[in-house]
Amino acid sequence: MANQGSERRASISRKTNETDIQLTFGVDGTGVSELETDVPFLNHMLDLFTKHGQFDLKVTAKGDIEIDDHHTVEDIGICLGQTLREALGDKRGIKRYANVFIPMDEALAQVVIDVSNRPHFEYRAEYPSSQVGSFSTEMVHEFLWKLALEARITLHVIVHYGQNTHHMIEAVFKALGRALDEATSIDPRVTGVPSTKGVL
Ligand SMILES: [Mn+2]
Repeated sequence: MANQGSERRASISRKTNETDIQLTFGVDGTGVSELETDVPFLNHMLDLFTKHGQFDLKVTAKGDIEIDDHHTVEDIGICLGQTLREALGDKRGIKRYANVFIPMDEALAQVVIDVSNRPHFEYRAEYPSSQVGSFSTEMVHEFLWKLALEARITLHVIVHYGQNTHHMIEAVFKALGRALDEATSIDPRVTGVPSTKGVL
């Protein structure tokens, strides 16, 4: 893993018996993603996340999807979390908190973030369907939980309502992008790190 200079950007190469992943994440990007994974629905969600967060994201992932997409989705969450943490460095000048609601037609999702250096994940979501295409909706929990854990952020995700599972998950990933963008944005009034402890 390498934080690339003064830019808030980091890369990781992670290989296990289950997956082989190269991922680069930039906090201050242009909203453009390059995604090569064998999980099309996750590609769709990461594309939205990147666009709405104005990040840069490049992912190349090979995984044991002959079993199922579990390891690939989980491990991309791990890699994204680790690069996010690395890219933010000492978190100097960031807003730290964000609370974002995003509608997607009939669905409403809320994502609340504290870039706290304390991993915590709360998730309230009940989907009408357990699958979107070949994607298991239970993997949304796995992905977000590993992201929060490895990024060491406090992440609360609430899907208030909705009828279409695709819409509901899409609203979550858009809200995640917007909330993470706001929480990591630099507030010029903040000197040092935004914590009375003096460190995050
Ligand atoms: Mn869609």
